Amino acid sequence: MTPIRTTCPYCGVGCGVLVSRAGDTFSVRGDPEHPANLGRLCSKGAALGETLSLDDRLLHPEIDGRRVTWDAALDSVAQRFQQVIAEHGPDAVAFYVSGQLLTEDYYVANKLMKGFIGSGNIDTNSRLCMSSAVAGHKRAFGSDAVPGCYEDLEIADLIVLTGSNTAWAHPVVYQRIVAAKKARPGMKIVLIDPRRTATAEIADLHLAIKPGADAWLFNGLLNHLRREGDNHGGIDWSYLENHVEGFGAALEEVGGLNIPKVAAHCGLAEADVAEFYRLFTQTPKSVTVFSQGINQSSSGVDKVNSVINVHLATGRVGLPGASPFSITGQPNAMGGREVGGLANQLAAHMDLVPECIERVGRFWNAPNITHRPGLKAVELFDAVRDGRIKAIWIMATNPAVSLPEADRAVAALKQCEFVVVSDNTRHTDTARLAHVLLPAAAWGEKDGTVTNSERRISRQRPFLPLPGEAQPDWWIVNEVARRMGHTQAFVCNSAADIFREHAALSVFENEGRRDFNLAGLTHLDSADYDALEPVQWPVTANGRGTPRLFGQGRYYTGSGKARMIVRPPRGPATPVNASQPFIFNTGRVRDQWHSMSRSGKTARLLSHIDEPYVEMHPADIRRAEVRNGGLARIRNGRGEMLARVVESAEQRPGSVFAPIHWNGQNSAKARVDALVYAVTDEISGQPEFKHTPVAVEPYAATWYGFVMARAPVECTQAGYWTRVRCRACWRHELAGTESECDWPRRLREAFGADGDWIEMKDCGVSRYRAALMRDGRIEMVCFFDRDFAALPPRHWLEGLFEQDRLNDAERSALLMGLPSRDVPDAGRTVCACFGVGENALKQAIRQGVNSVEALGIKLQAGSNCGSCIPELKKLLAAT
Ligand SMILES: Nc1nc2c(c(=O)[nH]1)N[C@H]1C(S)=C(S)[C@@H](COP(=O)(O)OP(=O)(O)OC[C@H]3O[C@@H](n4cnc5c(=O)[nH]c(N)nc54)[C@H](O)[C@@H]3O)O[C@H]1N2
Ligand SMILES: Nc1nc2c(c(=O)[nH]1)N[C@H]1C(S)=C(S)[C@@H](COP(=O)(O)OP(=O)(O)OC[C@H]3O[C@@H](n4cnc5c(=O)[nH]c(N)nc54)[C@H](O)[C@@H]3O)O[C@H]1N2
Ligand code: SF4
Ligand SMILES: [Mo]
Repeated sequence: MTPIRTTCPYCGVGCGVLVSRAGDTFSVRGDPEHPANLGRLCSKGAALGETLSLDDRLLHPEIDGRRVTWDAALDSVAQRFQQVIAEHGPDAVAFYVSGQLLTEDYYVANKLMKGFIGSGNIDTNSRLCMSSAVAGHKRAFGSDAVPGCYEDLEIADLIVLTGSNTAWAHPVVYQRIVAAKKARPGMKIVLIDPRRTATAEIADLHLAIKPGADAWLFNGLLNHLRREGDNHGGIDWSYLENHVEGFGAALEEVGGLNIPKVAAHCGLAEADVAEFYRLFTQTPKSVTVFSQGINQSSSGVDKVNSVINVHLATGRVGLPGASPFSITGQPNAMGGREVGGLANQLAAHMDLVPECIERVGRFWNAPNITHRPGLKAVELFDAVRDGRIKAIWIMATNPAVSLPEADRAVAALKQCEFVVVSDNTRHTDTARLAHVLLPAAAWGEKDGTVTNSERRISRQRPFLPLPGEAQPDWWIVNEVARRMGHTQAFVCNSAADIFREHAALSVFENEGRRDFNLAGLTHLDSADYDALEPVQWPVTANGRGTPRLFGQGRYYTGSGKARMIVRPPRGPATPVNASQPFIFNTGRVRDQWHSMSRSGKTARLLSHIDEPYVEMHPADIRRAEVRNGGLARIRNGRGEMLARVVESAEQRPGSVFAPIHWNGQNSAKARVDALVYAVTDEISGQPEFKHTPVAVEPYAATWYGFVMARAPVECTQAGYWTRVRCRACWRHELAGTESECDWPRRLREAFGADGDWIEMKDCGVSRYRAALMRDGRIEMVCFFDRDFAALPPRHWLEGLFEQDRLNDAERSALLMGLPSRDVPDAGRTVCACFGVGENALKQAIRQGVNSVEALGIKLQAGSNCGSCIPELKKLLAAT
C-alpha cells in the first residue's frame, strides 16, 4: 500500500508519521515532509506499529458490564442525562474530556454541553496540563497564543529550558535542539530543573533549582535586565513604552531582588545565577521553553507570567529565534483550547462574556447557551463527590489515575448515580467505575485533526477499519445529542463537516479581533480536507499559515499592548514538615505514555523502565533508612504508594521523583496521585503535581520474588506486585510482609501438575526457585528469596521464553538464574529501537568504543530515533 500520512498520537510535538502495511503488520517511520519532525521519530513513535493489537480493546457498548446494542447504550445515556437535567438543572451533569480527543470530537462535545445542555460543566485533562499557560498567555497577550515555532529553537543563540524534561517528554524537539547545537556549537543551553535529567546532557548550565522557586529566578532576571539597561542588552525601554503596559509597577515589584537574594530563595550558587542572567541579557536571540515544572504549581500562572515578562522586557516575543515558548503535552492539547474545551472558555478563542455568548449562541442557533463558566477539573470531581453533579461522561482520560487525590476521585465516581466512560481500552482504573462503557475509535482508526505546540494543525488519517463496534468520539456525542432532541444542531455527518463548522466559527464576526482564525479553511471540500497539509493558525483567507505571532508588538488586549504582571512569588502551597520531610516530584519516563494503555502494550517500550520507582539522592536514602534496589513506602495524609528505590546523585537532596505511569491495572500501589494534594492555582485551577510533602520509609518486606509466565498470573493478593509484558512472557515482581511466603504453593496450584516441575528449595534462607517445562519449552519460572539482592537478573530468563526448546546448558543454568558463559546477559534495555542492553554497551565501552557514534556503528544503539543518546553519553562518562 502507499504509506498513509498521519500524526503521532502521543506528545504535543505532533510528529508526522508514514504508516505502511506489510502483510499483517504495520511499519511506522517519520514523515520527512512533516515540518514538525522532518522525518524524525522518538522511541514511542517508532514503536507505534506494535501497539495496534486488539488485546484489551473495548469493542462493544456495555451497560453494567453486559454487552448491549449501540441503540440501547446511546438511549440510556441520553435519557439519564435528560432526566437529571429535568430534575436538577443543567449544572447537575458534566463532561470530563481530554487533549487526546481530535479537534472535531472536542468541538461537538463542547457545543453539546455549553450550547445545548446549557452548562459550563465541561472540563478537560488539559486543566492538569496547560491551564496555567493558557491563563498566563491571556493575562500577558490578551489571547491564548504561543508566539513562536520550532524553527525558533534552531535559530536561537540561547535556549532556556525550565520545568521541561525535553529529552524524554518532547524528544523530537530535543533532537532538533541537539542538531542545531551541533551545527552551531556557540549556541548555549540553560536547563532549570531540580533534577539533573537526561535533558541536562546538552546543557551548558544546569540550575538545580529549589522546587517551586522559578518565579524568584525570573523576577530577579527582570530586575537584572532593568539594572543593565538598554546599553548592555538589558531592558528595551522603547519596546516597553510602545508595546507593554503595567511595566512600571512590575519593575517596582522586583526592585529589591538582587542576585544574592535570588540565589538564597532558589537554593543556587550566586555565580550560577549570575551566569544565567549574563547569558540572557547578552543574547537577543533567546527562547525560553517551559512545561510542567512551571505550569503544575499552585502559583503556576504567576510563574508563566514571570517567564513571559523577561521576554516582554527585552522585546523578544514572536521574532525569529526569540520568544517565550510553552510546549504542549498531549497530541491535541492545543486543539482543545481552540474549541473551548476548558470550563471557563467558550469556543474559537472566545470567552464567556456577554458579547461572545450572544455571538456563539447565534452561530450555533443555541437559545440555551450557558452564561457562566463551569467547574474546573478538581472542583468538578468535588461536585461529583458531594452529589451536586449526578451524571458524568468521561472521554479519553483516566481520572482515577491522573487526578490529584485520586482516591477521592475514585470515591466520587463510585457513589455517582451515572458514570459514562468512552475509551479504547476495556480495563482501566476509570472504566472499572462506569455504568455505561462506550467503545471509541483509536489511533489508526480515527479521522480528524490535531494541533501541536507550534499551532500547527495536522491530519490524523485512518489506516485501519473500525474494529468490533467501535465508533469515533464525535459520532458518539452527535448521536447522544440527537437523542436528547437537538436534531437540528448536530447534523454533521463526518469529521470534515465538523471541521468546516469549527473553521466557520473562527471567522464569524471576527474582523481581526480574535487570534484564532481559520479563514482559509472554511470551504474545504472532503477531498481538500483529506489532503490538508500541516498548517499553522491563524490561516489567512488565501490559505497561508502563520509561523509567528506578535512580532509587530500588537496584542489582543483592549489597548493592543501586552501586559507585564508580577505578583510576589510564593513557594509550594503545602511545605514539607518534620513528619513529611521530602518533596514528592512526579513526571514522565522516556518510553511510557501516561497510564500506559497504549505504550504498555509493547515489550520494547517496557524494557527501558519496567517497574515503578522512586529516585532519591544517596543522602536521602540514608535519611529515610531505605536501600537502593529495595522497596519503599511513600506516604502522607492523603494516601500511599510502594516503589523500588533508585539511588541517584542527580536528584536534588530533599526532593524525590516518581513516574506517573503506573496504575491499578499493572501494580499494587503505584499511583502517584494517591498522594498528590489537590491544591490548585487559584486562577487556572491547575494542580500542584510537582511539590507534595511526603514521608519515605522502608517497606518491611519479609520476602521478594518474581514470576515469569506465558500469560498473566493473578497476583493481586501480594502486598507488592507489578505486572509487565515482555517479548514472549509476562513478568510479575512480588513482595510481601507475611512471615511465610506462600507463593510456591499458590503457583503450584495455579499451574497444576501438567508438565515437568524443576524445583529448588532452601528453607534456611526462605529460598524457592522453580521452573515449569512443557514439551521442552519453558512455561513459567519463579524465584523467591528473603533478600531481594539474591534474586538473579531478569533479562536472560525473559529471553528463554522466546525459544521453542531449551538446550541442556540452558536447562541446567535455569535455576541458577544465570546464563552460561557463551550467552551473555544483555542487561536492562537502553536503546529501545534495537533492543541494546546496558551490559552490552558497557562491555563495548570497556573494549574501547568511545563515542555515541561509535556505539551506533558497533551495536546500532542510538542510531535510529536517538532517544537514548543522553543515556549513552552517561554510560560513556561513567564506564
Ligand atoms: N515519554 C512521555 N512523553 C510525554 C508524556 C508522557 O506521558 N510520556 N506526556 C506528555 C504530556 S501530556 C505532557 S504535559 C508533557 C510534560 O512534559 P514535561 O513537563 O517536560 O515533563 P514532566 O516529567 O512532567 O516534568 C518536567 C520536569 O519538571 C521538573 N520540575 C519539578 N519541579 C520543578 C520546579 O519547581 N521548577 C522547575 N524548573 N522544574 C521542576 C521535573 O523534575 C521534571 O523533570 O509530556 C508529554 N510527553
Ligand atoms: N502526579 C501527576 N499527575 C499528573 C501529571 C503529573 O505530571 N503528575 N500530569 C497530568 C497531565 S499533564 C496529564 S495530560 C494527565 C494525563 O492523564 P490521563 O488523561 O488520565 O492519561 P491517559 O492514560 O492518557 O488517559 C487517556 C485514556 O483515554 C483513552 N484514549 C486514548 N485515545 C482515545 C480516543 O481517541 N478516544 C477515547 N474515547 N479514548 C481514548 C486511553 O485508552 C486512556 O484510557 O495526567 C495528569 N496527572
Ligand atoms: S516526539 Fe515522539 S511521542 Fe512526540 S509526537 Fe514525536 S514521535 Fe510522537
Ligand atoms: Mo499533559
